[in-house]
Amino acid sequence: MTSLALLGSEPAFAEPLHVGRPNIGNCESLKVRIDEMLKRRWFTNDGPFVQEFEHRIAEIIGTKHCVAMCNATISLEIAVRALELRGEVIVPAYTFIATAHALQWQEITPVFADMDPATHHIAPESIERLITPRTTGIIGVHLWGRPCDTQAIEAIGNRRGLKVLYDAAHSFGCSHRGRMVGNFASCEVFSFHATKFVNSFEGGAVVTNDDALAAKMRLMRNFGFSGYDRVIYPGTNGKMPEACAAMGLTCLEAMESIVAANRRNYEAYREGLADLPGVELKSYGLQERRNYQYMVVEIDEDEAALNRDELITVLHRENVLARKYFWPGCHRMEPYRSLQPNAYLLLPVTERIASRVIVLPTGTAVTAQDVGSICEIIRTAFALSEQVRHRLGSSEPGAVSCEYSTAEVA
Ligand code: T4K
Repeated sequence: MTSLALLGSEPAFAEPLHVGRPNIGNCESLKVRIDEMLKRRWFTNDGPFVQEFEHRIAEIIGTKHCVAMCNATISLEIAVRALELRGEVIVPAYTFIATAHALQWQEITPVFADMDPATHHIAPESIERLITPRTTGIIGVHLWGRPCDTQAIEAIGNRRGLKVLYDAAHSFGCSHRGRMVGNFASCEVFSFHATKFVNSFEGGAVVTNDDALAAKMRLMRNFGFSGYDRVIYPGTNGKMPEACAAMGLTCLEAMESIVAANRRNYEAYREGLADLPGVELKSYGLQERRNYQYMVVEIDEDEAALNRDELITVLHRENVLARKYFWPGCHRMEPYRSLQPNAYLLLPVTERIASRVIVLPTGTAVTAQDVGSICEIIRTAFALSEQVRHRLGSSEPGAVSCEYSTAEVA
């Protein structure tokens, strides 16, 4: 590769290459299930596919209960409510906005903790500093499919009388200290959104080993109905439709091959980005089970030839729609930005890392050859960094003219 689309060449990819292209599994199996569902005329309300999906999830991770829902955001809201959290709950600032919104939506204040720069996870020492008499809980997030420091978080929870749950939206199929994610704290929440390695179009689930909590959440996801004409609890509509469970079951059958494709791409990125100054592909390690669904790269602007935003612009021009998850951090998004304007002062690591991260495409729609081309684009961009900067209208390292620059949130 000798030039770049930004500098006038044809884009490397004729069609956009997305980060979250859905994995599908066996289309024929899905069609058979959808036919079955249509013949049965049972589309939602705890149907047979939903029950089978719940059974399979619980079996794979070894929990007593899996309560499937329409998405992970509603699952988080229901879990938070079932645990009777209120007042303030500590969450990482560096996560998808749904973690914070699930609290704010029910008038609980998310209090933002800083991160550990090595893992991108909530930093336990940051949690300690934020506890007040109004604090009732902690939500840890197993970001990128790598579990957070459950031992330290749960020790704080036990010591300070706080309930702990995990947003495990990224971590289905992963293990931690030899146990599958899903078995930690009071409960854990998975996402089966279209962009997740196992998807049910839209979907989520709360898993737990607590019988009473599971029973309460089953009521809550179905308006509080305990039988025909009998409502015994306040509830909402959090049900997973049968078509979604059909897709979830189909994807589960393909789970191992999806993980293998993700792992192959991860190895290809490792090879393709090796030894590039200022570029770190976050490692997954080999000791535990991982789903390898997020290819997370940190660009150190002091060492790399281009900064994160410059590189994103180059990639987008090549039709590689890399993402800046989870920039700029929840605390910099509304309503938190207005409600907690000084939150950033306690979040120096989040502020620094959020402006460095790029998430690159993977999944079954991305081949190892695609990954090779993406790495080649990055290498070429670094080699031609002066021309790239000139084209972007910035000669100073750190200056950017890309679509979403950090200036927007300053
Ligand atoms: N907690 C955490 C830590 C999470 O990351 C999430 C969700 C949640 C909680 C809440 O889970 P859910 O309530 O969604 O179950 C996407 C997903 O919508 C979201 O589920 C996910 N995390 C987040 C990390 O990514 P966006 O706003 O980036 O989505 P969007 O529409 O830009 O799609 C992402 C990429 O995927 C695009 O490049 C296009 C591609 N795509 C997407 C869809 C939906 C496809 O190719 N096909 C598709 O059908 O949030």
